[in-house]
Amino acid sequence: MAGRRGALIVLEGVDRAGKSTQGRRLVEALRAAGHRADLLCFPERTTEIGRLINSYLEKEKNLEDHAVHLLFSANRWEHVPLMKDKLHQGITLVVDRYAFSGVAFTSAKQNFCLDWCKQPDVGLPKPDLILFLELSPEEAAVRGNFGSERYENSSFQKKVLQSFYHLMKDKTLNWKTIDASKSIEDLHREIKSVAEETLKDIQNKPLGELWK
Ligand code: DGP
Ligand code: NA
Ligand code: NA
Repeated sequence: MAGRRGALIVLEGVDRAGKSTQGRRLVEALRAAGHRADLLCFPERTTEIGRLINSYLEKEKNLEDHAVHLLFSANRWEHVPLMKDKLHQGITLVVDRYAFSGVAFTSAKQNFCLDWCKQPDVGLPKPDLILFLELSPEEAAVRGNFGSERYENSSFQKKVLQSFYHLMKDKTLNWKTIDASKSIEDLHREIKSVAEETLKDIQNKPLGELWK
């Protein structure tokens, strides 16, 4: 019997929705249930491209907006061979941010259309599930002040949220919106159950290509 592939599960949402915590918790829970699972975070800041992105986010370096968009995309593409290897070995990947953050953050800037922003990521491994952790700007504000990284301000984050809503209209993708205002524990339980459904659903389904 051919081995079953892993699922590609993406976590998206505005800053402070709890993606990183939930990503770690989901991987732990899947492993505890006997699945093989790994966490991957984008931007992945340890590669050469990732270090460049990190210095941009920390405002040590200024980069032209189109150029930085392509760098974020390149940072995802440089991990595709590893992602495909793992998925085909049966390892489920939980990914903290993906091409949707790429499009949402750049298209929130002046003079960028959604379509241009999507192009560099066309053909990436297509997620089997995209969990959108939904949190209003007001609820996000209650969780404390923004940090000092680039993009960490409320007017920009509101634009990012609008871009996410546009992307979520795409019915060729398996978006699932989750109310991120609930407790860490309740959120975790809901995410785990949706993820386990997805693991069952993808049996025999080939990995797709994003936006193709
Ligand atoms: P994080 O490490 O998840 O906090 O992400 C760092 C910041 O980078 C966060 O403000 C979101 C933003 N970001 C993530 N992915 C992309 C992308 O592909 N393009 C752009 N422009 N920004 C991104
Ligand atoms: Na951040
Ligand atoms: Na994160």
